[in-house]
Amino acid sequence: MKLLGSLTSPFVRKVRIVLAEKRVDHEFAIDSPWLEGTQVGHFNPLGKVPVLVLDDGDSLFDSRVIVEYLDTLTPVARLIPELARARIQVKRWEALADGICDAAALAVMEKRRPEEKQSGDWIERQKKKIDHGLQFLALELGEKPWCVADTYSLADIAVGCCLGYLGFRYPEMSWREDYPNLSKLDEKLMKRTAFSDTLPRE
Ligand SMILES: N[C@@H](CCC(=O)N[C@@H](CS)C(=O)NCC(=O)O)C(=O)O
Repeated sequence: MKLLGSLTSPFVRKVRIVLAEKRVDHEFAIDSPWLEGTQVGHFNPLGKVPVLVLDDGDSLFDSRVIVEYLDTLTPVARLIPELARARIQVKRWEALADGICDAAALAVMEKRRPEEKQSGDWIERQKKKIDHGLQFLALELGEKPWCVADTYSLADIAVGCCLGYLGFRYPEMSWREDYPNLSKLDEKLMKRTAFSDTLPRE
């Protein structure tokens, strides 16, 4: 199988970390939908990364569908619990972390438009989602060692990718000081090779 994606996307990083944790053999093709000559549109009509192209040519998107598929491939390192309650909790953490990334990416894109076309209101709206989302993450995590059921799971991976993306795109943000429990989780995750090998970069 082949993963198409950029080195900056938090959604691509989430899939790369799952591939590494589950030790799934794959090829990683660097591609960005923003670049001329991109192949992404051939495999995903939405023109977004990540896309996972399977050996039979079928393609999977988006990141939540891909990671769910990958987790079923092998029992090695189960990342999504089987029991309904814990499973849906993990998916909720993922939805929240991904939602913060969506807002963060939208604000980045808006700031890249010519200054006279940018909407300050739109950027502020996205920043509120980031702030409220972080507040919620920190409250839900509390003093727990991991997000769900005291076990490392996809929830931690999604949150780690979200924090990594904020650190990359918004280095001025003070979430580390404001939420020491998120900072501690981030530091713990960064000790894993799957995380340190996939830090976002241009
Ligand atoms: N919900 C999607 C989001 C994917 C996404 O927004 N990817 C961005 C890169 S971070 C992208 O490809 N954007 C291109 C575009 O919007 O045209 C997922 O989880 O895969």
